[in-house]
Amino acid sequence: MNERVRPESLGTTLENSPFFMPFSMNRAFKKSPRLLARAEGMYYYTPEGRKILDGTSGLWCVNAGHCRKPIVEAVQKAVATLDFAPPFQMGHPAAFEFAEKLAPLLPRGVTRIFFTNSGSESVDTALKLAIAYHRQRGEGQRIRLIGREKGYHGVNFGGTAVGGMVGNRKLFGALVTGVDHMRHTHDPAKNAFSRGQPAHGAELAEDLERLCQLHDPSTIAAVIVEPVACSAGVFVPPVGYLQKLREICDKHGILLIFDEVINAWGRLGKPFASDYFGVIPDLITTAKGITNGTVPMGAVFMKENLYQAFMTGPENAIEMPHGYTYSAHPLACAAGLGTLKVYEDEGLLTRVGELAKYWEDGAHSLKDCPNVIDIRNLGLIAAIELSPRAGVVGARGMDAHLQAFEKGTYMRVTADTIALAPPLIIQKAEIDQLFGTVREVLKSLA
Ligand code: PXG
Ligand code: PLP
Repeated sequence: MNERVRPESLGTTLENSPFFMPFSMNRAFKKSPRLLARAEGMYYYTPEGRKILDGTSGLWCVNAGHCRKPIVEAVQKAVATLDFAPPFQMGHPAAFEFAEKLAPLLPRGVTRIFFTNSGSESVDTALKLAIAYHRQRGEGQRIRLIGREKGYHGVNFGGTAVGGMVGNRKLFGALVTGVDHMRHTHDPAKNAFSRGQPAHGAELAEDLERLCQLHDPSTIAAVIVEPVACSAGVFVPPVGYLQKLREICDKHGILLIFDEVINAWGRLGKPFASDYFGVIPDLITTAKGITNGTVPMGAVFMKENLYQAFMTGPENAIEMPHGYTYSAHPLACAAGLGTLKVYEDEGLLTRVGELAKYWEDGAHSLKDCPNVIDIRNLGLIAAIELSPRAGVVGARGMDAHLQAFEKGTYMRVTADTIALAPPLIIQKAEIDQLFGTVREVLKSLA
């Protein structure tokens, strides 16, 4: 008989835990776990009660800070009222209410909203919508998708295929066919230690024109980019670059998708990066801050013409054969409504405008620290890139992460780049504290 035994180890050690942790060093972590038990405002608390400053908003998602009362209460009320409602051929009021409240925040001309449960689902949804849109309009030959080197668009097949982080792609076979990539915009020789947008590199948008000439533009459905590429190490678009991408897409009838999973929700001092850069894409993908990270949710925002392209057949036909069991989940909608209320009541979607200069000065004050080879920033985002130790890319970065945690600060690292993006409620004293800890860590790192 199969005995169902709770692993003896649970509670004392995690070494044999069945939990296959995502994007983690499973064995190293389970030997020496870093657990978070509770959170409030700018801080996490460990099970032992240590207070940890959250330097990266969880995973770039807790923009309003942790365990905010209006959000918690909205979710508590929702779960006790309507646990689930089927989203296909049925509805519930909070889904329509949330869409109604979101719509006025969207960039000009962007009017319609498709709900998902994550950034990855948003990206795959947007790519499918783009291909389907062209087909609806009689351009079924537009099937190619263009991403960019160093891009991160989540982990589903479409997003992995258009993504440009080699380590995230190489294990997974041929992915999706018909995908190509533009060059990335990272040029440290010209742009190292730029404050805000780098001056050099707008011409790199011409790489899209090259791909148009290679494949013929009439075969390309969409181009997807993160306005500020965050996951791969924070790459801020050069001045004029996004405008040029928009022009080339317009010239060739190609849809432009901004992946704003991280960039949106006030991170740059505006509701969307599109607002910040003054470039309006055809589709925006988002997630994370849409519910302040409390309940999983994502969304695709699209221009009116995209929606209308699908509203053409008989009214008793399903216009979009796509959706998730949990699209517009009642708890997610409640969390989203609570989140919007906090954002609005506290002016969080524009607060970063006031903080950005102070933040930038703090980040660039680390220039003299050992091993720092570049610092990049925009809005309330900063990256401090360290030179790798000889032959071991990522080791110095991981040590920085571990030491910072010992010193009471949580921060993400990607390879040897520290990525900071705290909750938008951060105070100046906490900005000082954060960069102060990073300085101490960098000084003590070999
Ligand atoms: N697009 C972008 C631009 C993202 O940043 C996704 C899609 C996928 O979202 P989901 O919700 O499926 O994870 C993301 C997510 C990091 C880090 O530390 C970044 C993300 C996720 C996890 C870690 O840089 N971005
Ligand atoms: N796989 C199976 C067998 C399913 O029945 C479903 C949904 O009904 C899915 C996958 C997709 O799941 P979700 O809608 O949660 O993305």
